[in-house]
Amino acid sequence: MTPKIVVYKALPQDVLDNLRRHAQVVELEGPPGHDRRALAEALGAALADADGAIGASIKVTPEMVARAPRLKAISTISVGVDNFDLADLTRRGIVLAHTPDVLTESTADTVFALVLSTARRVVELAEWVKAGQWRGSIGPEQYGVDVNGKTIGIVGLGRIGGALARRAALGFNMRVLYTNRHPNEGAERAYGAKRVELSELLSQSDFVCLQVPLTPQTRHLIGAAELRAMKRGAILINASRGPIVDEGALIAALSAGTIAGAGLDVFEHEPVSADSPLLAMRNVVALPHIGSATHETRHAMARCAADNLIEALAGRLTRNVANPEVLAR
Ligand code: 8YV
Repeated sequence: MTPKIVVYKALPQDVLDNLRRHAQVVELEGPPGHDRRALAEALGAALADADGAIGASIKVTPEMVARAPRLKAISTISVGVDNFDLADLTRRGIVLAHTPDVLTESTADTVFALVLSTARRVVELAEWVKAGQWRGSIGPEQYGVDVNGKTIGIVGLGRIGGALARRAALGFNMRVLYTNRHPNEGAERAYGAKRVELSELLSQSDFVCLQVPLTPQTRHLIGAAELRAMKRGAILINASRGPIVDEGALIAALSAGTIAGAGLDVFEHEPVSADSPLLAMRNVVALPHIGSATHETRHAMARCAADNLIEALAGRLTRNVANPEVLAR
């Protein structure tokens, strides 16, 4: 029987056409800027008789899944799987597929863009020029700090952390420190990366880049004490997930001059509120979660996720599975 799948994010036409060759497709996506709560409700209802689902950016709760007796696979168009209760899906034998690898390089580019733009005050000074403030030679008030030759501390040296280490070491002659559950011997060999304790990384790095997934263990990994452990001239870069940082503590640290600046692609609540104190700080570069957002990468992610779903529903998916325990059954 042809499986029924729910699509809860707009997909490129070729990807949608491919899905339609393998399944009966129900599309839920509204126009951009849609109401996420309404979409989540529509998804919950549509899952009731679905075999599979593909999309992103909506929390899929155990309650929604409990009302979906036929559900065999969900394919998220993201590498992060924090919108799901992995243990619950595993218990129910539902495969969760995701899209690692295809977004590694564009996301590492975003992280490095934040490193450069915070260090050299690119956004602040570009706005200054546009505001007609450039009236003579620039002076120390407009100077930034060097990136070349500095120390970068990468918290979580997985795929994206590794691509970041490559940019830092080979492109910018930086010393690379990292924390990770396991040693990353490839990065140690290729980029001279050194595995240290978080406290050492924080106290030695000029740029602290957070590259860990969001789990109960990493929520608020960076709070007031960790920010205090950083150098006064250091810059915090977060393009992973907002809740890795205690945002209240970050606001306090930036206000007090405990650290020099922050480059943020993610926030505890997204979209970040227009009246967040972070947005009024000249030493904060804030981006709207653009980590993987290039035409090429978003297309590759959609294609990868669709292929994952088709394979999972056919019982053939062996890679890109976030809960591989399900396959062992
Ligand atoms: C996307 C991401 O913003 O892959 C991830 O985990 O955070 C991003 O690539 C998001 O999932 C929307 O597709």
